[in-house]
Amino acid sequence: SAVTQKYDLVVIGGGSGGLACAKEAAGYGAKVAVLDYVTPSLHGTVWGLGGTCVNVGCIPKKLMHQAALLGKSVKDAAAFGWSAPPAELQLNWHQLVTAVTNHVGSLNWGHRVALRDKRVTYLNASGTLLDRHTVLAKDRKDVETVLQTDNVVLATGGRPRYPTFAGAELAITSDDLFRLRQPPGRTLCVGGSYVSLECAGFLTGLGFDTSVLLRSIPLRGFDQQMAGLVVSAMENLGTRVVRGSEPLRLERTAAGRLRVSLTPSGDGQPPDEEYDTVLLAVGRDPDTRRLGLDALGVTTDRRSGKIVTDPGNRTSVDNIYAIGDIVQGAPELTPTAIVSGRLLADRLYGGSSQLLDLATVPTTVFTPLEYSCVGLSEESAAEMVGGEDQLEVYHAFYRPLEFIIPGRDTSSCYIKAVCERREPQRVLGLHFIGPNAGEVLQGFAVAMRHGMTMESLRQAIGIHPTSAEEVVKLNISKRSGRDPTVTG
Ligand code: FAD
Ligand code: NA7
Repeated sequence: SAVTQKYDLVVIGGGSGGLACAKEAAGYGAKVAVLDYVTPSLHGTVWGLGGTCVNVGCIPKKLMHQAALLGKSVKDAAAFGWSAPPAELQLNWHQLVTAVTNHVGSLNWGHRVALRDKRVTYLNASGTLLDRHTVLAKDRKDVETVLQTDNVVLATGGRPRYPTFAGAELAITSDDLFRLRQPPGRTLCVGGSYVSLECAGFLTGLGFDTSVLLRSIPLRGFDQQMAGLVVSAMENLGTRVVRGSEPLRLERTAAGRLRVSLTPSGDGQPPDEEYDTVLLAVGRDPDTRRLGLDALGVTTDRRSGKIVTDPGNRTSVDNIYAIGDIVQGAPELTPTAIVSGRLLADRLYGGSSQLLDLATVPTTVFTPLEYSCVGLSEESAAEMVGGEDQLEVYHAFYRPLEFIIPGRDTSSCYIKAVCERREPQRVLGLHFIGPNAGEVLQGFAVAMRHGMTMESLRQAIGIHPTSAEEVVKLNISKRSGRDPTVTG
């Protein structure tokens, strides 16, 4: 029969949010257990402790993005006087995957050590709620442990969604890409999500013939002018973009490739085509089915399946909380998951009442030309202030200095500050496309949180010569009709 253990807090899910919450709670002296269990992907990929970000998200994708940027830089180097690289730079995919996997392995280990140091019990087991105070943990060998607890935090994150077209299971997802044993070869990335564009971008940069299939708009929810520039920069760097259709069927050919049949697009039926790899990046679903929520009466959103909470992360059952990607309405980002986990522990065990403020959460899309933003898109800002007429939008097309000598395309390097029209022109949204976009915008995100205005931007002194200084030099409004191209 199962062993019973007693805790103050059981956290189900050892990813960004769950680990942060568990460690913070243990710091206050709470007796805490974390359960983390990775269900293999359809293609059998599994990984260690740390959740999506560490294993199959932010970390491996940023490393592959970096690998792609380096390839480009090596080619650029010739223009700066380095002896010319070989005409055909060759990527060793296996070596890249090994380097990435080794780094991820060291992070998995680091998380285990951190839990041990904080005296948090870690169970590599899948959790199900038997009642509001009882969690059943089941490990890979079906060994069961029963955990009695005062509080439960659900932090099980999401997994890639599989659409229902025939043969979809032949496609991989981002859960598989970063550990693929064979180079992906000719690849089709399905979907206009940031995950799809990022993967297509680095695969192109790594030298694979890569296409993106968009059924409607790219980067839904993001500023659409910026999204358009991001995609055109990708096309200029060699990613093929197929618009206006979605997959109907996927079949394995006799030669072992994948034949994709597409729905007819607006501009005529695209031909059926063969790829070596099809990557689906059509959104993610919350991983909540195994938790036993219905029986307990934990309210979930009928459409998304995500858990409905109050601003303090409490679910409809009052000792059960939820954080991170599974929360209805929460951004699907690591830093917000971490901070909400930490703040929840502070409220539960540290006497705090502080809530997560989601007003100005910055984020970056790591496409070959990066896009970072904080605050509102131009579309949402216009809606918020009662029309485009109430906005003043400052913008600039600029040329990063390091792009000029190697003759890189700069036509998508663009900055825009979406402001209230009335003085003091508070900045509602700041958008930046260019190299190191995330590094550029992090500091501005702090200023935005403190009510940054156009006036305060103008008073700031630039750091020369950088791309970031173009933000403080913004002075041309869309309304003025003047040419927003920065010269000199
Ligand atoms: P997760 O980190 O997903 O952790 C949940 C954990 O719970 C997983 O380990 C899961 O296996 C486990 N689990 C699930 N069910 C159970 C159960 N019943 N019992 C036990 N364990 C269970 N965010 C950024 O901020 N920046 C980025 O650049 C970025 N890039 C991304 C790129 C990709 C390709 C993807 C897919 C995501 C990316 N994200 C990025 C999003 C980020 O990874 C997530 O928002 C973040 O990991 C969410 O944290 P979480 O704690 O909610 O869940
Ligand atoms: P994403 O990741 O934002 O977007 C899903 C994308 O996949 C989107 O471009 C969809 O197109 C596309 N999609 C969905 N189904 C299909 C099929 N069957 N074929 C082709 N393309 C498809 O997902 P979510 O909407 O779940 O948002 C998740 C979070 O990511 C959200 O919080 C954002 O902030 C970022 P569509 O636009 O629907 O036409």
